[in-house]
Amino acid sequence: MSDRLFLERALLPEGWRDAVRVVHVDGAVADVEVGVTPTASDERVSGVVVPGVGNLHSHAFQRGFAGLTERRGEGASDHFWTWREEMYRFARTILPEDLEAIAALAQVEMLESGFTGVAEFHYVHHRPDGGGFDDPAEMSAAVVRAALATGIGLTLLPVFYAHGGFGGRPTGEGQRRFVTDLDGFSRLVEAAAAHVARLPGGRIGVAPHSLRAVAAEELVELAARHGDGPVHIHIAEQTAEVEDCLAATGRRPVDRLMDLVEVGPNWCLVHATHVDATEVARIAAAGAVVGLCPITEADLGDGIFPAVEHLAAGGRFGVGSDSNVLISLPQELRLLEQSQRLRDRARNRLALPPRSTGRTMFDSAAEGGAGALGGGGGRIAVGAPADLVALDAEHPALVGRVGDAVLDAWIFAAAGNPVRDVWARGRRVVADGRHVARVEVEAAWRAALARIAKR
Ligand code: NGQ
Ligand code: ZN
Repeated sequence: MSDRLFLERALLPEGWRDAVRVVHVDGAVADVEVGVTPTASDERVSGVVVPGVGNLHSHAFQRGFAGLTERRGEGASDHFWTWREEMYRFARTILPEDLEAIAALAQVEMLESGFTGVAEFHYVHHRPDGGGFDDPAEMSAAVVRAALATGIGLTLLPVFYAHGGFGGRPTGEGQRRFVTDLDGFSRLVEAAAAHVARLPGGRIGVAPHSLRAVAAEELVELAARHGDGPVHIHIAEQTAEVEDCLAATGRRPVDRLMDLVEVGPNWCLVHATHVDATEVARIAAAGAVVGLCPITEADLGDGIFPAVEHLAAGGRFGVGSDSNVLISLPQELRLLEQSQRLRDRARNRLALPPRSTGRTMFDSAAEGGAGALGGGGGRIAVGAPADLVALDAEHPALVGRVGDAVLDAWIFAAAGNPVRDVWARGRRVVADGRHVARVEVEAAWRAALARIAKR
């Protein structure tokens, strides 16, 4: 199948260009021509077209309890670790068909906000009682079915989870659906890969959950067995984690990770909130992508990542929707910049002039997201997946804005959603601002929430 799109205005790797023809074949861009005259065989796309961005960190199932943890527990103070208990309780209620429905709605929302791919950091593997499904990748298969229905580019990251804390502490009741040994994990990865193979553009990687849940020797073995593709890990998100790591190993988390395994450009360090100057320099030198999840990090009270310093060191980053408490590409970027403004009492912290702040962050998120997903996207160029996001240039927030100001208006100044059309791997998945399967996906989501509420 071949398709020809005529884009009035588009963001190409070389900058903003007018009258661009994009030819895509089997989901990939086959040709890009600039300054062309549209012909009858071109589909005309008005507005401003930017590359789709990879959402580099999601736990899809958590969309299902969004908004239900905004009450402070009895007397005690409320924080990340109390939220986690509530999250575990919810995780125990989810069956495969529930996960499929919840993931599909999350993916629809991602696509409608400009994310065309997602790295799903997937760890709810077993039955609610901890016993195995006949197919060890039964829950992974549910995420794959959701991606088949929504068209999002899926990078599935089966998670290795073995311990309840540093020093090999045993896991608790709430974690029993997550736990495998190394051989069980390798079987799970193989089974999950077979499901992903059915998905156009699907990819597989692995995710050692965190230095808390994975012992040093396990991490080394995982990197040896599965270190060719994307490798993602949660790291240094909470100060308690830094303190525990220092107490157990004498090293800060990012230092500890990099002492143990060779971290390269295929690694995504999720959060990396609490890093010192040495760790910032090491991450940049390794070429690893930092996976920032500003909405979730704010929601969970994690802290503020030193993004200004990371950018100055030449570090790469992308953004992820993580807990999916609210799914929005522009809002992730806005909060990222605003967190730095609040910290520094200054403006335009993440700009690399002459690019504007919105443009600089967008370019980083597109490049870092593509790198973390392992897919070579994030750009409108020959060989890249045909992932395109058309913004409505007539939207009140965008009208009259030109060049980088379009991205700035979208990120900083639009209350509504100016995303009008989205193509993921050449498939039109959003038309006139709505996902083409939204009605069915919402119906399944409502049914799933009703089932879960009765458990
Ligand atoms: C997760 N989420 O795996 O869903 C984690 C919480 C943990 C975030 N870190 C569990 N945002 O880190 O132990
Ligand atoms: Zn996470």
